[in-house]
Amino acid sequence: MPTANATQNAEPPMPTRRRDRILMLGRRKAGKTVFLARLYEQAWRGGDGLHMRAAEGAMHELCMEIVEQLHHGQWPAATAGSLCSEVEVTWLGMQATMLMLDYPGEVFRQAFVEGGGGAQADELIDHLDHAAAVILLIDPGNVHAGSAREVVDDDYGMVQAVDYLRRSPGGTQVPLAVALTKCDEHVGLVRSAGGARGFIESKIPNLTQYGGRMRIFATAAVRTRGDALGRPVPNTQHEPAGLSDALKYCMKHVGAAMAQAARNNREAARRDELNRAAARDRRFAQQSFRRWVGFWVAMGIFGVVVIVVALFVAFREPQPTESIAPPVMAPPAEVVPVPEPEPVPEPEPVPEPEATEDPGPRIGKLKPSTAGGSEP
Ligand SMILES: Nc1nc2c(ncn2[C@@H]2O[C@H](COP(=O)(O)OP(=O)(O)OP(=O)(O)O)[C@@H](O)[C@H]2O)c(=O)[nH]1
Ligand SMILES: [Mg+2]
Repeated sequence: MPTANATQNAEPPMPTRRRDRILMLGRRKAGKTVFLARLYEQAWRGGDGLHMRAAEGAMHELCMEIVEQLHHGQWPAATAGSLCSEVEVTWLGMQATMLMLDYPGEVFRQAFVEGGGGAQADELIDHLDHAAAVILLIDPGNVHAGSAREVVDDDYGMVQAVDYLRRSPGGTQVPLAVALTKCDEHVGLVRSAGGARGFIESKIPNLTQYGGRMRIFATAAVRTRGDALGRPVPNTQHEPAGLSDALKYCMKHVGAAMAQAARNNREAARRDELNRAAARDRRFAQQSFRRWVGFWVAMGIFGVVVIVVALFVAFREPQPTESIAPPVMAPPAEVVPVPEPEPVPEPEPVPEPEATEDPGPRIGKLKPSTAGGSEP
C-alpha cells in the first residue's frame, strides 16, 4: 500500500490495479456525510431512476438514521471513524458495485496535505488506487471565505489527490465528477462566478489543470431554514438537488465496465470454488487410498503371524506330560526345641504269683450250647 508521501513524491504504484469502486473525496465539513446519506436514501426509494442497496446493514442504518436526524432539523455530528460498505447501484439496466466510504475529513488532510502516513490515510489512498470513478466534494463557502488553513485542503489537497490519481496506473481514464456542495446556500456565489465550472476555474484553477477532464455539478443535499435563534437548520421538505446527477455521470462512464468487472469477479469466485472443491476431492481420494493400503498391509502382517504360529504349534517336539510346574519349596521349618525326655520310672518288680492248686481241666464244666436246638 502506498503511503501518503507517495502522493507528494509523485511515484504512484506501478502494478495495474483492479479499479472497481466509486470513491468520494472531501475535506472536513465538505458535506460528505449529509451528501452520502441523502443520496442513499433517495436512491433506496428508487428516486430519479437510480437504485442503491448497501451490502452492510450498518451503512444502510447509518444513512437512514442521519436522514431521520435531518428530518428533525439536526445536523449530524462530525464523522469520528471511517465506515465503508459495498453498495449495489442499478441504473438504466446497468448494475455496478460501488464502495461507499464515509470518513473524517481529517483523514483527507493527512493523506493529501500533510503527506503523513497513518492507517486510515493509507487506506484512503489505497481506495484511490482502486477507484473506477471519483466524486470530489467541494464546499464553495470554504473556498471563498475559509481561513488559509481551511482553503489549503481544497486548493492544495484536492489538486494533490487528482494529480496522484491521473499518474497512477489506469488513472487517466477514471471519470472525475466535482460536486459543489451546499449550493442552496451558495447559489449566489456560484452564479456570480459564471456557474459551477466558472467557479472552479476561477477559484481552484490547478484542479482542472492537473485533473484534466472533469464534470462539475452544483448540488444541495438539503435546504435550510432558520431556527428560533436564526441558525440554519436542515429542511428536508425538498428533494436533494444534483446528488444523483454526479453519480449517474460516473455510472455512465464506468457502469458497463464495472458491471463486467462484477461479473468477472463472480465468475472468478465460482471458478475458485470449483478448484477448491476439486482439490478437496483429490485430497480425500488420496487419504482413502492410503487408508486402504495401510489396512491391507496390516492384514498381510497379521496373516503371516497366524501362519507362523500355526506352523510352530504343528511342528514343535512333543513334550513329556509330567508336570513341569516348578517344585514347591516348603517354607523353612521352624526349629522347635526338643524337650528333654522325662526319666522313665524304673518298673516295679512284679510279685511272683503264689503257687495254687491246679484246678484241672475246665472242659467238663462248660455249659451246653443253646445254638443247636432248644430243650424240650
Ligand atoms: N446549507 C447546507 N448545509 C449543509 C449541507 N450539507 C452539509 N451542510 C453543512 O455542513 C456541515 C458539515 O456536513 P457533514 O456532512 O457533516 O460534513 P462532513 O464532510 O461529513 O464532515 P466531517 O465528518 O467532519 O468530515 C453540516 O453540519 C451542515 O452545517 C447542505 O446540503 N446544505
Ligand atoms: Mg462526516
